[in-house]
Formats: sequence, structure tokens, C-alpha cells
Amino acid sequence: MSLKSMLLLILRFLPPFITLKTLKALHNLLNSLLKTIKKLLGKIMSNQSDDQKSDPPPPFDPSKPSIPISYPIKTLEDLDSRSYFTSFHYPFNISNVPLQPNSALPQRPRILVCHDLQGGYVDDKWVQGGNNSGAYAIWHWYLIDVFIYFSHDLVTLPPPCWTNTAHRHGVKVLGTFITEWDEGKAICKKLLSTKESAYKYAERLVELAIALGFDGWLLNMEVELEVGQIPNLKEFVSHLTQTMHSSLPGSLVIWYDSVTIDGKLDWQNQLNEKNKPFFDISDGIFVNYTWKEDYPKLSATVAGNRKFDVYMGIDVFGRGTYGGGEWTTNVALDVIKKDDVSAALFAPGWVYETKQPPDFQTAQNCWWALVEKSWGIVQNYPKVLPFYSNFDQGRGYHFSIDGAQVLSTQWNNISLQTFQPLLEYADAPTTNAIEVHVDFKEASFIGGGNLTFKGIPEAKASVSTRLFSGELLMCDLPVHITYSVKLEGNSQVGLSLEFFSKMKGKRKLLLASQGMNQFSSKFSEVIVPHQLTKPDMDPGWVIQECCIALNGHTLTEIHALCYWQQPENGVLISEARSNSQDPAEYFAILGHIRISTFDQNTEFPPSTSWIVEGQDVEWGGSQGSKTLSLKISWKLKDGKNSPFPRYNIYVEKLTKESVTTLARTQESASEFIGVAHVKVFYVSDLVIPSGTSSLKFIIQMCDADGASQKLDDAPFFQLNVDGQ
Ligand SMILES: *[C@@H]1O[C@H](CO)[C@@H](O)[C@H](O)[C@H]1NC(C)=O
Ligand SMILES: *[C@@H]1O[C@H](CO)[C@@H](O)[C@H](O)[C@H]1NC(C)=O
Ligand SMILES: *[C@@H]1O[C@H](CO)[C@@H](O)[C@H](O)[C@H]1NC(C)=O
Ligand SMILES: *[C@@H]1O[C@H](CO)[C@@H](O)[C@H](O)[C@H]1NC(C)=O
Ligand SMILES: CC(=O)N[C@H]1CO[C@H](CO)[C@@H](O)[C@@H]1O
Ligand SMILES: CC(=O)N[C@H]1CO[C@H](CO)[C@@H](O)[C@@H]1O
Repeated sequence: MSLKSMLLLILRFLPPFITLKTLKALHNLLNSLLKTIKKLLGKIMSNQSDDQKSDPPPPFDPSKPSIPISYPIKTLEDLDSRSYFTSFHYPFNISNVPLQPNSALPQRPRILVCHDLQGGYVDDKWVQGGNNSGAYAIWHWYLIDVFIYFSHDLVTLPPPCWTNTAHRHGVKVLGTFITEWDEGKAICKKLLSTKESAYKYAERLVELAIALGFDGWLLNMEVELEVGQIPNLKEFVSHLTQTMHSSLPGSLVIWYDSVTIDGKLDWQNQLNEKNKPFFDISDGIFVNYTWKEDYPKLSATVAGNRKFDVYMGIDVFGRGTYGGGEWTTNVALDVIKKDDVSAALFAPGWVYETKQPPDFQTAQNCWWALVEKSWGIVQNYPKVLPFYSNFDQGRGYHFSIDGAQVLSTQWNNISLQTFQPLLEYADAPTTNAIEVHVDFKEASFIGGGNLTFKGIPEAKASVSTRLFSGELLMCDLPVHITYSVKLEGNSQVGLSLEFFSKMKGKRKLLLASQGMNQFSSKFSEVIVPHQLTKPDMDPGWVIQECCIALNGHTLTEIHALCYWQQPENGVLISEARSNSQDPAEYFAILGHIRISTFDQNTEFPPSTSWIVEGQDVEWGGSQGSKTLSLKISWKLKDGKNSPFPRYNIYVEKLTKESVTTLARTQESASEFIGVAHVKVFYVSDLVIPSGTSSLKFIIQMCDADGASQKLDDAPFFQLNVDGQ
């Protein structure tokens, strides 16, 4: 039967009134039919070595070298044996961005976000990043206090990329321990058989959180239990909570509203006497999301002085959730906020999974705008120095280092997110005629993103856009503020900085290099930065730098000020006309912002103070096209901890000539291969052109303020190709 006749057949049986739902269901049905047909066809068509094809891929062996991935622990036995720590992947999995110390949760209502996307471990499982610029990401960290990585596996370990970026923004990260269905019941039988057993598994969980660098656990015991098991369950919860706290001050164990104190699997949708005993021995409760309007208030009363530890669930997919979730998630948020308890947003990846129009970037911004409108900002930054943002969302179409593009393929590594700007997105049409967005379609200064300002401003007025909302207390050292811009025509962009001091009140500074006279009345001071240049920068970039000393003031706001350079003596500057772009259109790009007490010249330890090693070397391919996989690790000779948060990895493919002349020829130019956040990187299936006699792997140190070491000074590891 042809597809067409099948379609006609289906259409014949359709009722006269088709709802959108039926149509969608039909669409899904047809899609899956099509997939099955394609699969079948594929099988019939492929007749090359059938026996080879039908072999299933070898089972994943975590002890063997392969592209580092992050994955959950699926059985109690694996949790018990600690086999996890001897696996090849373990060293790659560790998050290296610590939270700022003293980060107990603030005493106010908090926002917790529970990630639940396509079963977890999707594009984010590639610890060194993947190749999908359309990978899911969150960049509204300023609206989040706690982030939970969730999947339906027994022990869900957050991939380190989430921990790295969440921590950078001041957000705590929890893994999930879940027991469900009959399998979960069997697990509980063993887990809760004795007090010793309960203690042991609690300690295993603590050990994992500490080793991998995340901040605690969500406990989701979604099974029916016997009353006799409850005492050991309480031992498990309280021992986990106490041991987490003593191992990591500020860590959290959150109880999910599921099994009750009588062992029934009976979601209460509020805090009450049936689940409070678990709340009392943990750091909070995640309340199931089918609550009614008065439940937040009732729960707050039951919680007493711990009302902020009650997290009222909201299912963004809307399944029976108060207010309907989805685009009306703010309805539930408003109630929770009014009753002064905390909120738990479950599965905000809804926007991504259901492909909300017009595109993920825009839809996600609009959805989080609902959260901001209801709750306001919960994380402020800059708070500490150095502060650095290149507007990278951890995915893109290209990658740049110091103003020069080094990669032009799709990628995703959310570890690479730097501080995300607090751009304001209205959920209604805006009168602001300059559009601001993070753009990663084309080049960037550093990383894969840039902040693009474009549009036709009305009457050429200036437009101010919020970038960051900080709490940075200035000390007696002056700070250096550096930023990169690319401008077209008469477009100009300056930075407006707002400071506050109890003694002196507000102070507004403008950093602007051109045509700023028009603003002198609106600012306490207008500063003209000086321009820096860097070798190898792509044309058009300008780096601006200035130094500010405002001891005792707090930096509270950073805005971008978009304006037009005023015509001088009534004549527009000629370059506006030279551009093919409509001269009436405003266009400016901000590449990065850096605030530091140091100027540009970070001192990096010389290459001689490092040991760089290669391990697990594996050659592949055939005579003509050789490939290589290996693990490269590095450390400081003096045994000290490396202070660097990030390393760029390059390879130079050297021929005999380039080795002997020691000259860097065109062929031996360094190729960027990736970024590491730990001191180990796995190179997978690197293609080696014939004629290559040796390979030089270079590890370039990068500092927290975005500075990177000169490649010539960077440590490296050299490997001979000849004879392989
Ligand atoms: C399948 O095998 C037949 C005969 O062995 C051959 O003629 C045909 O080209 C093959 N088809 C494909 C798609 O390889
Ligand atoms: C990404 O890599 C996978 C696995 O190597 C490959 O199947 C896929 O086609 C790649 N995707 C893109 C967009 O390059
Ligand atoms: C929430 O509670 C309802 C009953 O009130 C239950 O049907 C549902 O499964 C619960 N949801 C979750 C995620 O446990
Ligand atoms: C930033 O994005 C814009 C818009 O896509 C693009 O035109 C521009 O090339 C990008 N950045 C730079 C530095 O060019
Ligand atoms: C956080 C995380 O996912 N860690 C993984 C690191 O790699 C090992 C395999 O060696 C996994 O067991 C872990 O789950
Ligand atoms: C931009 C960047 O660092 N991308 C890297 C992310 O991780 C993948 C896989 O390791 C690398 O191939 C990319 O270069």
C-alpha cells in the first residue's frame, strides 16, 4: 500500500469534526509510521555484509578509554561497589567551579528549578562538549536559587557542565536519588533492611556529591512502603542530611512529597502531618504540583519559621498543576510569592521539547520573562572580582579566542557559559526600537556569542539596556574595566555604570569614546576609555579600557547605552555613507566585558613549570588516513593546584621540515581542538594527514577574567607519528 492510499484510508474514517488534538495525534501516528517504513526500507536496501550490520555495538565499558561522558548509576550494587571512581570517565566528570563560600540559601522565598528533559543525559552528557548548536541550555540563572538535575535512573549525577555554569552564577546544584515502581520497591527493601545499610548508602551519596563537586540531593522515594521500613527511611534521610552538611556546609537534601509517614504512596500537595516528619530531618520539601490555591498558605503555617523551605511544585507541562503551567506559569508563581513560600519549577524544558514558536531562543526568553515579572531577580552579579562575560551561551556556530575565530563548526559545551546578561524581554510588544539579543550565528570576540544591538531607533534617541545588576563593593584598589565593541556607521555604544554609597548616594558614570557631550548632564562623569589592540584580532574589533577608583561605593548596575554619534558641524561623519548598510539603521556589537583589579597582563607560569603527559594512546585508520585518540593530562611540577579554570587545547601537525627548521609554517599552524575545565582532555579520532611526523598538543591556560596565555609560552606534549 502506498503512503498516499494509506493516508486516504485514514482520512475516510475521520469524523467530520476534527479537533486540533486529533490532527496532532494523526500527525504523530503518521510520523511514527513513516519512521518504521524508513527503518524497514533501510534494512532491505543495505545488503553489504549483513552479519557485520546485525552485530549490536559492544556494551559500554566505563573502564575503557572513549569520548568522556556523564551517565547515571543504575543499580544499588554499582552504588555500593564504588566502581564509579575507577572508571576512565571519572576524572573528566568533576565540576571545577566552586560556589562562592558562605553560600547558605538566603532567608527569602526561593526558586528551585528541576530539569527534566528527554530523560536526561542528552547533548549535555558530552563532558567535553558536543556538536549541536541547538542543544538545550538555560541562561536565566539570575532567576534561580537551586537547580536539580533529574532523570528516572536510580542515582542521577548532574553532568559537570550544569554544575559549572550554575555555580558560576551562584546557583546550587543537586542530583536525584529516585526509587520507582517494583524495581524501586526491591531497592528500598535492601536499602532500608538495616540501619547500617541505610547509613552506608547515604554515605555513598555524600561521597559522590563531594567528589564530583555538586551540592546535595533530591530524594524521590516514589514507592509504597511498609510501616516497618519507615524508621530506617528516617535514618537514611537524616544521616544523608547531616553527613552532607558536615562534609559541605551549605549543602541541601530536599524531600519530595511522595511516601507518607505511614508508608503510603500518597502525594499530599502540601506540607502536613503526613510528610512533615521527613521535612523536619531534611532541608526542605518539594511539594507535588497538584495543589489548590490555599495550600501554599496552609503549608507555610505548618512549616512555621521554616516556610522558605517549602517548595511548591509547578509542572510547566501543566499536568493538573495550579494555574495551568505553560504560558500561565506566572499564575501559580504569583500565589506562591504572595504566601511567602518557595517555588519549584518542574521541567521548564517544556519550551524546548514542545518547540514553542517562533524559536527556542525567543520563546525561552519570553517564558522566563514571566518568572521575572512575578518574582524579580534573585541572583545579583558582579559580586566579586574578577568579573567577566563574553555573552557565550555555551553553544553556537563558531568559536573565537581573543578576537580571532578558531572554529567554524556547530558546538555545545554549557561549561563555557560565562555570566549571562540580564536582558529584559517584555511579554508584550515593546516600544524600544533597538533590538538587543545574544547572537551566536556569526563571529564573536571570545567564545561563541555576542551581544548585538540593532534596529532603527526613533528620532535617533539613545537607548539604555540593562546588562547586569550587581552588588560589587569597590575596594581601595582601582578596577580596570575592559570591553570590546564592533560598530557600524555612526552607531556608538557606551557602558553606563551606576554606583551607590550610603554616604554619597548614587553616582552614574558613562564610559564612551565618541560623541558623548550630549550626555554630560545626565551623568556624574563621562570617561573616555583608551583603546587597546591585540595581535591577530579580526578586523573591526576595538577594545576599550579604563580604570576607576570609587572606594566604598557599590557597583549596582551595568547598562549598555546605544546612541548615535551626533553630526559634527551639521555634517554626518562620512563613514556612515560608505557602508552598504542602511545608514539609518543602528548596529553595534558588544564582545565581552571584564572587570578586574589587574590590567591585561596576567602572569602565567612558564611552560617549564608544567608536566604534560599523554596516555591511552590509540592509533586507528588505515595507511592513507591515520587517526589518533589519546588522553592528555597536565599538572604543575611543584604539585600545587593549578589556579586556572579553563584550558584551550590545540594541536600542531608537524612535518619533518617544520621540526628541523623549528619554524612555524602554514602547515604547522595550531588548530583549536577543544576546551577543558579539568586538567585532562581526551582527543578522539584526530585525523592525521600523511607526511605528519609529529604532533604537538598545546595547553593554553585561561584565567577567570578571560585572559589567555600566549601560545608560544604554553606547555605542550609532543608525540612522534613516525613508526606508527
Ligand atoms: C545489493 O546487492 C546486489 C547483488 O549482490 C547488488 O547488485 C546491489 O547493487 C546491492 N545494492 C546496494 C544498495 O548495495
Ligand atoms: C554530531 O556527531 C554525531 C556523532 O559523531 C554525528 O552523528 C552527527 O551527525 C553530528 N552532527 C552534526 C550537526 O555535525
Ligand atoms: C501528584 O499527585 C497526584 C495526585 O494528587 C498524582 O496523581 C501524581 O502522580 C503526583 N505527581 C507526581 C509527579 O508524583
Ligand atoms: C554578532 O552577531 C551578529 C548578528 O548575527 C553578526 O552580524 C556579527 O558578525 C557577530 N559578531 C561579530 C563580531 O561580527
Ligand atoms: C557526573 C557524572 O555523570 N559522572 C559520570 C562520570 O563518569 C562515570 C563513568 O566513568 C560515570 O559513572 C559517572 O556517572
Ligand atoms: C567551543 C568548544 O570548546 N567546543 C568544544 C566542545 O567540546 C567538543 C567535544 O570535545 C569539542 O570538539 C569542541 O571543540
